[in-house]
Amino acid sequence: MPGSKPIVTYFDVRGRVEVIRLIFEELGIEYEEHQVVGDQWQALKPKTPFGGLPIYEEGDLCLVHSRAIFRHLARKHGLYGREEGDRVQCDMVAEAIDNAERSLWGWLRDPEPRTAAHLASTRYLPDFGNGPRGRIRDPGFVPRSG
Ligand SMILES: N[C@@H](CCC(=O)N[C@@H](CS)C(=O)NCC(=O)O)C(=O)O
Repeated sequence: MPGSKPIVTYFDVRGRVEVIRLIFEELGIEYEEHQVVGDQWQALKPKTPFGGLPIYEEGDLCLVHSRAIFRHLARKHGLYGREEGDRVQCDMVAEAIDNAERSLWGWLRDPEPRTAAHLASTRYLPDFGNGPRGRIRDPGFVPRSG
């Protein structure tokens, strides 16, 4: 039925929408993608709820802020665990991934790349390896009660 697939609107890069794509691909769920290119963004921006992309639409639901969207999809499709203890583990891992991502962005933008690269390799990436990776269980998920 036309219009029944969820719609993701984003730029033509991986960026903040890649996790949404991966969730749909992993679950085999069909979705539509609207890619915003070039000058289209200047026209669309003032019409968006918070001035940024991605936008996620599912029927009457229109969501923004990528991590709110990730969590909605995780709850809806049983990826978040059923128990609060599991959900908070997922949240901690998600925040740690966000920290690691930010450090990598800092690295790319830092005028002194050697300092940023040093921080990334000595602090953020080891933290990521010691923390979140240790919480991933067989068969590759954080929650026990998925
Ligand atoms: N907290 C928002 C941030 C949204 C955001 O800043 N998106 C960027 C792309 S990654 C954007 O739309 N930039 C264009 C602009 O702000 O004009 C989220 O996680 O989705």
